[in-house]
Parts: sequence; structure tokens; C-alpha cells
Amino acid sequence: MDSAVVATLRSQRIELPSWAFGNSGTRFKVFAQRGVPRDPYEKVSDAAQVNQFTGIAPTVALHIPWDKVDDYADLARHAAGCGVALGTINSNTFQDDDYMLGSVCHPDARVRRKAVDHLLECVDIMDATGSRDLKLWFADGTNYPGQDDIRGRQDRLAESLATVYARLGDDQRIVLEYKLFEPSFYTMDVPDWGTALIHCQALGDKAKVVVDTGHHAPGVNIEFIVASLLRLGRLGGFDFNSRFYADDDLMVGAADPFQLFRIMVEVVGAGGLDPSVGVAFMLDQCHNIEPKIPGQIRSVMNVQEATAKALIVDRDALGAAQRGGDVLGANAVLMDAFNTDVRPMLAEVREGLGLDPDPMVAYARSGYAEQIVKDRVGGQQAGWGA
Ligand code: LRH
Ligand code: MN
Repeated sequence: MDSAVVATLRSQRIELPSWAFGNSGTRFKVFAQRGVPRDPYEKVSDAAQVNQFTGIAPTVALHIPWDKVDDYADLARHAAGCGVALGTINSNTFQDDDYMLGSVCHPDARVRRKAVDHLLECVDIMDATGSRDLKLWFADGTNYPGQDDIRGRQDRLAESLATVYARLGDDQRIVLEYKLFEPSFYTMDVPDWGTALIHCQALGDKAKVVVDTGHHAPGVNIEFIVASLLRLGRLGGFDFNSRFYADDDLMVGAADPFQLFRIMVEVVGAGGLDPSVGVAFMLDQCHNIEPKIPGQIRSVMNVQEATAKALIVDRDALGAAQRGGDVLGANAVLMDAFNTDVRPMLAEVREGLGLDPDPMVAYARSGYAEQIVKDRVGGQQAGWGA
């Protein structure tokens, strides 16, 4: 086993979404699962289980107000007690009645002020949790041509973002997430990587773009976007998930492991695994019908497998074939890596971390799943509501 590859895999870091441990679903149904957390403390405890068995998921992203608590420092202490830390703070300007026609892009200055105040409150929370990133995703957009002035909304967005950017501390960042459609269906105000990039460049160096792998039109070459953002030093992170059709938020790598591999080939090629490059590898998923902690463990393993395959690409052979115009040769180099079974190497990576080589089996054997069903009786299960 290539020790450098093994070392890189042991130092990989994946951030988990607190909301993946709560109930989630679609407009048709949210299926409640027994043992689901009732508060951010229990969400963090469940996330810590994923880290305990994978060894590479030491931070948990929060979503405000879903993870609102009286004492964020106390929640951070609870996290530390579980061996993890609080990560990215996600704002939420998509669930208040005032935001029907938008939040930071709303025609009414009072509503924009309300949205900006929420974003500023999220920066206050980052000060308390020690988080680096404020992740901004806006549901803002329109449903019908003529509903609002496309250009005017961009001006309002730029003005609102500038107010928040000015509040950031030296070590804090804005990571701006784009999405092609939903919940708005004619325009989204940040629909694609170009729009997100333009706003980030206008703000400054502490503004980067987030690539949510479920937020593109079918057939879009996401690794091209990733390579381009890395080239500009503007890739702030990923919201990893997978989809067959729309923003399905399924387990990363489940729908298209080859796409995830191609994305990680670009990340590895640009040195993007190095923490100094500042790429946050986050999951953003909903386990609507499958058990949530095993779903997160499997997702972390899927990212590990894609990363391991990307790390074993014979870069010298690839470069030589590319320079020589050897189309099939170059493609074969990548396919050889993709078709390599990296699971034995990942088992060694885990054993080297003092972990069971199979996290799914180890978690099932731990009895944690049964324990939380026993312990978590009563109370309000967490979900996409408050
Ligand atoms: C929007 C999104 C965004 C989150 C939400 C949970 O679709 O991807 O990242 O805030 O899901
Ligand atoms: Mn997302």
C-alpha cells in the first residue's frame, strides 16, 4: 500500500450535517423514525457515532434556527465531550412567511433587513462556536416571468451580502451555495456557479463558492466547475449528496459513484485535500427512509472510496498520455484507478486509526441504535421545523 496515500486518507476530514439525523422527507410525507434526536445535543451525539466508527468526521455543521440553543459554548463543550467539534453555521432565510417573495433579494427593504439581521446573528453564533464558515443558501427567486426585476434582485443581493461580509472576523468566511431551481421555479437569484463566483469576487477573498452536487441541471459536468473554482482559489466547499433526477439529497456516491470519483480526481489533482487550500468537505443529505447514522457512515465511506481511487491515479502516466494526445491511454489510466477495489486499503487505513475495518458492522454491533430507541421516548423529534 502506498504509505503516502494511506496517510492522506487518514487525514481526510468530512463534516456532517446535523439535519441528517433528524426526520426529513418530501412534500408527500416525512416518515418519523424511532430514536431520532429531539435536540441539537442528541444530533451531535449521533454525529459523534459516525466519527467514532469512521475516524474522519470530527465536525458537525449546524443549521439555524433548527439547532438554536441557549448556550452555544455549552453545545460546543458537549461536542468536545463526544470527540467532535461544531463546524459550519448554515443560515435559514427560507422558512419564514415574510420570505415568500425572497429574503435578501426581497423588494421590501424591511424584509431584507430582517434577513440580514438573521445572517448577522449567525456570525454571532460563529463567534460562540469558533466556526470558520457561514454557509449561505438562499431560496430566493421568482416563479413567473415579470414577477420581479432580475437585475434589481442582484443589486439587492450584492448589497445584503456586503453588509454581512463586513461583519466577518479575520478567520471567518462566507461560503455561498448556488442552486438551479426549487423552491423557486423561474429564476433562482443564485442559480449557478458563475453567479455565485461573481458575488464572491465582488465581496473579497473571504468569500468562496459551495458546490452542492444536487444543485445542477441533469448532465452538467460538475468536475469542470470544481476544476475551474479550484483554479481561481474560490472553491469553499462541497455539499455532497447524490441524485437521479433533482435535488434528491440521497447518499453521496449512491446514484453516481463515477461522478464522485471524477470530482475527487480534480480535487486531488489541484491539491484540494490539503486543509490549507480551504475546501470544506461537507455532506448535505436526507435519510428519508433509511436509518440515519448508518446512512451517514455509508456516505463517509463512499467519499473515502472515491478519494482513495482518485489518489491512486497514476498521474505521471496520465500526464504523459495527455501530452502525447493518447486519448484512450489517458482515459484508461483513470478507468484503471476507478476499477480498482480500494476497500482493502481503506480497511488498513481504519486499522491504522485503531478502528474496526468495517464501520457499518462495528456500529451495528455497538448497540447504540437500540439504546437511543429505548432512551429517546417522548419529546418532539427533530426535523426541518424548529
Ligand atoms: C438547499 C440545501 C442547503 C441547505 C438545505 C438543507 O437545497 O442544499 O444547503 O441549507 O439544503
Ligand atoms: Mn446544500
